[in-house]
Parts: sequence; C-alpha cells; structure tokens
Amino acid sequence: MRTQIVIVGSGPSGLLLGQLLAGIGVETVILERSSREHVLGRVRAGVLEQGTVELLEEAGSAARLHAEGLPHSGISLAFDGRLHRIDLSALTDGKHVTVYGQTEVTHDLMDKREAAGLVTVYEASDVALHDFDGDAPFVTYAKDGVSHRIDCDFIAGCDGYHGVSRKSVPERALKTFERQYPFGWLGVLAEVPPADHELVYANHERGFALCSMRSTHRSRYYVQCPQDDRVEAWSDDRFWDELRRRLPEPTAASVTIGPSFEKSIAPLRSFVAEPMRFGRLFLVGDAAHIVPPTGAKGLNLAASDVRYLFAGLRDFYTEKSEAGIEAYSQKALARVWKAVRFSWWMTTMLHRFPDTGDFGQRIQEAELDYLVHSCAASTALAENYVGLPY
Ligand code: FAS
Ligand code: PHB
Repeated sequence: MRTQIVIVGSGPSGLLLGQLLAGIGVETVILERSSREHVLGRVRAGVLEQGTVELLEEAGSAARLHAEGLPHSGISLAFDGRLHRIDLSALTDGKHVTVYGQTEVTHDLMDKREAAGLVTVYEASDVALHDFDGDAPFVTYAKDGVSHRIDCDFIAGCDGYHGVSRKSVPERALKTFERQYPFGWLGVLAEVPPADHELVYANHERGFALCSMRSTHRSRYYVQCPQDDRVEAWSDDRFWDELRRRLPEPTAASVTIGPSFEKSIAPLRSFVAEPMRFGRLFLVGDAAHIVPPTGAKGLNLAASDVRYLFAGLRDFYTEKSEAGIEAYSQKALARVWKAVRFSWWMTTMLHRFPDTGDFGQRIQEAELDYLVHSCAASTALAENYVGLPY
C-alpha cells in the first residue's frame, strides 16, 4: 500500500492534521494502537485557545463546538480565602477561551474523518517506522495477525508521550529536557452544575484545587494529591470534602456534590524533545512535549504544532517548497518553550511543594496578590492563557 502521509496516533493532533490535509487533497492513513472506543473513553483537556478553535473551523469540525462550547472571558484565582477574577478579554483586546472537552474535539474529528471515508486503522499493533532518514520512508504494522507495509512521503508521529515515534529516533539525535513534579492531580467528572460560571484555580496550604466544567450541567474538578496516591483511596465523600476545604467559603458553598462517573490520577511533568523533525519524520503534540495541565496548554500546543506542520506540508505539495517543513521544528519549539514556561510558572505558583513551608506559602500569596492587583502582571498571565500569537 502507498499513501502520501502516514499519521501514527488518532488523538487530537493526528486527527486534526489528517483533516486539514484532506482539505487540500493530501492523502493520509492514520494508524491507531487502541480501539476507537478506548480513545474516546479518555478524559483530558477542557480549555481551547482561540487559535485552536480557528484551526478546528478550518478543518470543518467546529459546528458542535460552537453550539455546545462555553466561551469564557475570565478565570478566577482563589487564595487567602478570597476569589480574584482575571478579566482575560479586557486584558487581551477581547480574546477569550472556549470550554469544550478534548473528548468532544476528538469525537468531532473522528466523525468528520469517517464521513469523508478516510482510512484509520484502529487496534493496529507493532507499528514500526522505517527509513525516515531517507526519502522513501515506510511504516509496518499488524492488524488481526496480518502484517502490513505502507510506503509514504512523510510520517507524522502524533502518538503521544508513550508512542513509538520519538522512541524510533536514535538517542544521539535527540536532546530531551524534563522536570517531574512531586505531586499529581486527582480529577473527577460529575453530572452536577459547576461551582462558578468560570474556572477557579485555588492556591491553598492543603494543596492546589481547580474548578472546571464540561457544560452547565457537567463539572470537572481536580485536587492536588501525592505522586503515589491511589484512586481507590478517594471516596466521593472524601473528594468533595477536600475540594471544599481548599476553596474560599462562598465558592465551597456553591459546589454541588453528586456521584462521580470518572475519577483518575494524572502525573505532572514538563518534557520537551528537540528537535521535532528527523528527515521525513515529524514529532507532533505529546510525542514531542508534555506540560503540567495547570496552564491548559497540552491540547493547545498539539494544535499549534499541527498548524506549523500543516503549513509546511501544504507548501511542499502545492508549491514544491521545502521551506515550511525545514522550519517546522524551530518554529514549533519557539512556541512550545513559551507554553512550557507558562505551565511551569502557573504550577509553581499554585501548588504546595514538599519544601514550600510557611515562608514559601507567603511568597506564593504575595506573588498572587501582586498578580491580581497589577495590570502588567495580570496582562502577562492573560495573554499566555488565551494563547500567544503563532
Ligand atoms: P494523545 O496522547 O492524545 O494521542 C496519541 C494517540 O496515539 C493515542 O490515541 C494513542 O493510543 C496513540 N498511540 C500511542 N502509541 C501508539 C503506537 N505505538 N501506535 C499507534 N498509535 C499509538 N491537556 C490540557 O490542556 N488540559 C488537561 O487538563 C489535560 N489533562 C490531561 C490528563 C492526562 C491523563 C493526560 C495523559 C494528558 C492531559 N492533557 C491535558 C494533555 C493532553 O490533552 C494532550 O496534550 C493531548 O492529548 C495531546 O494530543 P496528542 O498529541 O494527539 O496525543
Ligand atoms: C479541564 O477542564 O480539564 C482543565 C481546565 C483547565 C486546566 C486544566 C484542566 O488548566
């Protein structure tokens, strides 16, 4: 079999890239390790930058997003028993974010791909990348016990942190940067109305908490927990109690409790692999970088990479120019590192570290107090949160 581009991974970056390429007549095959149901069963991001929404519009899969997504013009920071709103739109000439779950983004992109009759091989095993350092790369995989080979022009490694693509690059050709955080996030989904009409990021001496949502009747909450904590140790009652202890009283009183239907613990890390291109292989999204979710950047960075790579591939196929694909890694990494910095900064400012102590807690509160009372400081937060220019 032959195609123009093999995309490894049917997450948001793979699906979005495939949809944009289909729009200019470039043929792709997506190889996905898991089942369609398993991919859609993952609960992850919830906040989309305006640039991500515009890309989904360009991919023709933003109709439900516009019908069901929630535009948000602000967020609140909670500390020292008080809530402080950051007016994102006022500070960024009217920009906003849209609250719409990654699961829905993935679902919309899958539906669009299937409606166009484009090929996605689910439950593809033993995916292996070959000869991507030459000009005739190919990918092999097995499906239902039968081995397959796909020859292609390029391979897009959209297979996440644990995928095969980054691991296929010779170690000597890759430089990685990593920071593990000494805690995780326990996340809960419940069919209850959100505690506030916007997101609340709480700094508390017991630990970080986040009030988010998926709709006006479905809430998404997180509390910081020990790195080695287990979901089984957290009954719903214990979760609701701990969440409300970390929130200012009026916000805690607005929390509607109810049975959780999803509960999971995610580790937090910052990770970047450089460069993001190796001959005919491009690393995209979580395959190349991971950020702690505190800055709501993971999914949006994946979209940012897709934007740069799509522009490069479009120039290659329509203008016979290699300038865009040559510049991909350097352009993508410039924006990646700014988002890695912002996510690291939000995480260090809002979480309780083992060595924070009383002095560290006061320093965090002083930084937050300065942030919410300084136009310059809150503008810096706002322009990063809504998404820096591409
Ligand atoms: P993904 O990991 O989403 O997709 C990669 C795909 O490749 C998967 O479907 C996988 O099954 C497949 N794959 C892997 N190995 C393969 C192989 N060998 N062969 C074929 N297919 C293979 N971001 C936020 O902004 N906010 C959040 O709150 C947030 N929470 C998160 C919670 C968790 C537990 C995790 C893991 C991530 C979270 N993220 C969050 C980040 C997340 O949203 C990612 O940024 C986003 O999924 C990136 O999309 P992709 O790059 O497509 O990678
Ligand atoms: C979410 O709704 O899952 C979410 C929102 C904002 C974040 C992280 C997660 O910073």
